Amino acid sequence: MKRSLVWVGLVGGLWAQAYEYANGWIQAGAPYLKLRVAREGVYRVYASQVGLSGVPSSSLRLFWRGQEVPLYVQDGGDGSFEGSDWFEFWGQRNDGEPDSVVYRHPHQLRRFAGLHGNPKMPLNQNDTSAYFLTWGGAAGLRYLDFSDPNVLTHPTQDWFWWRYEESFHMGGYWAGPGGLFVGGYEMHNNPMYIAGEGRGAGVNPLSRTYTLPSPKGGVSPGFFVELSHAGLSISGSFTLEWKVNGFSASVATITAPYYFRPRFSVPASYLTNPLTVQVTASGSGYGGEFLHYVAITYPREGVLGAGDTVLQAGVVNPTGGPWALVLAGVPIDAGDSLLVYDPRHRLRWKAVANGGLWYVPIPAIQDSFPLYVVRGASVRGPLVEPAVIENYSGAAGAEILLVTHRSLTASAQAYKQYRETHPTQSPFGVHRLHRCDLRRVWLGTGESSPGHSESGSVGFGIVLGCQA
Ligand SMILES: [Ca+2]
Repeated sequence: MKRSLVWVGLVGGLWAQAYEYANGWIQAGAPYLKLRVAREGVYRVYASQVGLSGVPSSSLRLFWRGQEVPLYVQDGGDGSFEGSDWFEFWGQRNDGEPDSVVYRHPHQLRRFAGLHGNPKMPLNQNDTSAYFLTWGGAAGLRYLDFSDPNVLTHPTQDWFWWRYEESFHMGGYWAGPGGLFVGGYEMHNNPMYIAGEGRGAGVNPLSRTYTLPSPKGGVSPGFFVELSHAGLSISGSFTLEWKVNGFSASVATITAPYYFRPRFSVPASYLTNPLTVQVTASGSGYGGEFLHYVAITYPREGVLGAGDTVLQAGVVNPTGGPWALVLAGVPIDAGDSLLVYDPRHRLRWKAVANGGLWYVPIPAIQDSFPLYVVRGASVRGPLVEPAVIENYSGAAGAEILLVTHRSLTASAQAYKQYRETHPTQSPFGVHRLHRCDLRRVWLGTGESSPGHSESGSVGFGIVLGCQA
């Protein structure tokens, strides 16, 4: 029973992400460089590449979406970063998860997880992530080396948890129930983001068949299927049934238009190739023909293909004893290496080649391990650019957000400077500001805002202390 609980937790939290939207991570006056990443993988950065020579290695820090990302640093052992010294990090392409804050539940009027139709792709279509490198201040997070000299004598496991995904984020854009479906992007000016709005494709009937990299049978009582889809019809009642290889996972009667992002647990006996995921409807026709993505999380045999140069593998150590994940199918004789990054425990190590197989030692920790497994030859270098970071709040967390047109940037900066040099001044006594919540953002000049006594003429809109 304990094992079962552990792997359920693993699958649920393996790819979970957390972000910080405040700007408390920005240090005033610190240097920053921007590292751009458009594909998932391990990235290596040399000191000479970023123009660093003689800075304390321990002070290198990397941030992504407001949170620090651990580095693996090789500085020659002298504590100083220069020349051919390097660091590595796990880089992630941009996706739409941060956009989920703009979606609000239609009844609860608050942010609600799972409303973004396609979190695989940002609303602005930019798949490039920005990582910010800084140095010269406090010590940063680090990956530590891990090794196990007895790896070849431990018990072995020849499978791992893996997620197969098909995302339809190149197909088109759906602006929500009663909204528009366009080929490129949202073309109207509605700032409301509605449940299910986002990128996807028309798939009618809604049925997809996949040939998965070989599933491993008999090791888990089940596997998981998640799909995001919507009904484009603007009326009609439908009884929908979700099926995975004929297994009826759920049935619901719903009035169109609708949006679903269910996650099903499916008995292991249905994990066979090919695997068909479908939604069928009885009654008055079928309106569920729009699909954002399908994700299948399942136990995969430890056999990699030529294309598996970068992958995320989940393993569980149920006992806390040492063991080895055994991988086949990866060429060894080319002098390549197999790097393993464990972000949860901040460990980095290399697999050991033996008898045509790779042995990945699993640390003797009773826990789940979301692992990044990367062929050494596929380690890349990010694009390095100067970074311009301005912390408009000057504090840990923005209490004032200035929303302004570019032509008013100088005015906004002047106001920012005023606030920072007059921290105890009440804004209500001095300025004519609009106080609002996020449902009533009002921008403009010389107009009145119903219900707000502070209404008056200002040069730029200010959203103050929003509590939405
Ligand atoms: Ca050095």
